[in-house]
Amino acid sequence: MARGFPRRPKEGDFSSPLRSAAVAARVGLWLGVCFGIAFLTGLYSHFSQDTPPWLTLPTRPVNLYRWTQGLHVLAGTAAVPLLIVKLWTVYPRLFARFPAGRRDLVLTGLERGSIAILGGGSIFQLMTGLQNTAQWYPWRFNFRGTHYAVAWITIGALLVHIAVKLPVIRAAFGSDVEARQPSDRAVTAERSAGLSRRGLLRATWLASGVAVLTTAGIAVPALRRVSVFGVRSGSGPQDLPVNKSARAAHVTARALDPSYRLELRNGNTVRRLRRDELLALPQAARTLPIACVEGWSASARWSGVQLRDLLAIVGSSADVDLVVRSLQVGGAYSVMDLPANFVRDDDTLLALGLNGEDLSIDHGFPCRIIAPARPGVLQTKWVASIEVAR
Ligand SMILES: Nc1nc2c(c(=O)[nH]1)N[C@H]1C(S)=C(S)[C@@H](COP(=O)(O)O)O[C@H]1N2
Ligand SMILES: [Mo]
Repeated sequence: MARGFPRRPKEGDFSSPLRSAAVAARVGLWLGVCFGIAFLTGLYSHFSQDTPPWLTLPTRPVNLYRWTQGLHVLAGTAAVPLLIVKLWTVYPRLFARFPAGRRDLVLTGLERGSIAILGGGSIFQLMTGLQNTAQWYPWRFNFRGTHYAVAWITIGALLVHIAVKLPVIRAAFGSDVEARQPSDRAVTAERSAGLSRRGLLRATWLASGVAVLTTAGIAVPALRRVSVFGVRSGSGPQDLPVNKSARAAHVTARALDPSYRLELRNGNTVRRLRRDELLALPQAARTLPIACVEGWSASARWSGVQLRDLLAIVGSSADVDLVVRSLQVGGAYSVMDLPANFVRDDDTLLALGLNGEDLSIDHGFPCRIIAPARPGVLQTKWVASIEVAR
């Protein structure tokens, strides 16, 4: 009846001795390291953007977010070749027979279920993460919320997987890479004709290293020239890249309007200041990075007014949470919460100048927020109002 259809493969059909516990465990270890780094730096990034009231995040070192987010993107990038090799190594197991006994069947079902979640979650995280670094959003769901939720699911499945496989992992690391393990059931050939397991591992590390080097220019200026996959080139007005231009944010007319006033609000006390009045206040200059969640970052020299001087005008101390609104209407970045420890910080400025010039419109003219150790998404451009949170 089934003539003409290819038969379903069996595990034993895949006979490459490169597919082995020895290779799977070694690639898996580095994959686990990358996932661990991405998970921890991801948590930090998520809580930076959505800080619960009980959490106070550090304002130093000023490059903190720059480094954690650079690491996040690089760990994910390094993981791509590792995941491909890992999946190639183990996928014949998909065709393994289910055992006969009921207990074994349940255990095998659970094991394969956790692997399905782990595999699906890993592919989803790396794909959406990479697409995000390329600013390509071909989906309808909220990126950050989904990437965060799937991260927990994937890490959970990873821990289950490591626990289940611990005996195999131990045995694999306990002996030579080329040695045959009892778990290498499918292997029929003693050695493969061409590539050795060591050779495969070397090629995998190399692929991973090349992926990192060709992306690292987003965060490490010295590598910008070899960074063919780094999406941000480092160009832009005033030697700083632009993520969203004034035109794209539809703020050009309002930002250039001569009747522009910055609104300061503390309860019922409201003051409105022109840009030249802001320039007449004491000015401070700081070197601080823009560190985009997409991974690219760049340092710049900012000048402007410290928030405490602005708050004094409306009779407030600097020991308050602020709500900052942009001239931009709608969009995720038009309103930003600034916790008190960032408000108090000497380095947090309402910037009016950049790299020795007036702030250009694409960098946030008439004024923008720049604070240390914060994600780029919170460095609000085209500020309309600053209000003491109640
Ligand atoms: N109002 C507003 N502010 C914004 C954005 C935006 O889209 N709208 N983009 C943010 C993002 S994602 C980054 S990385 C920085 C980039 O600042 P730059 O264009 O001056 O380099 O601005 C932030 N401020
Ligand atoms: Mo960003």
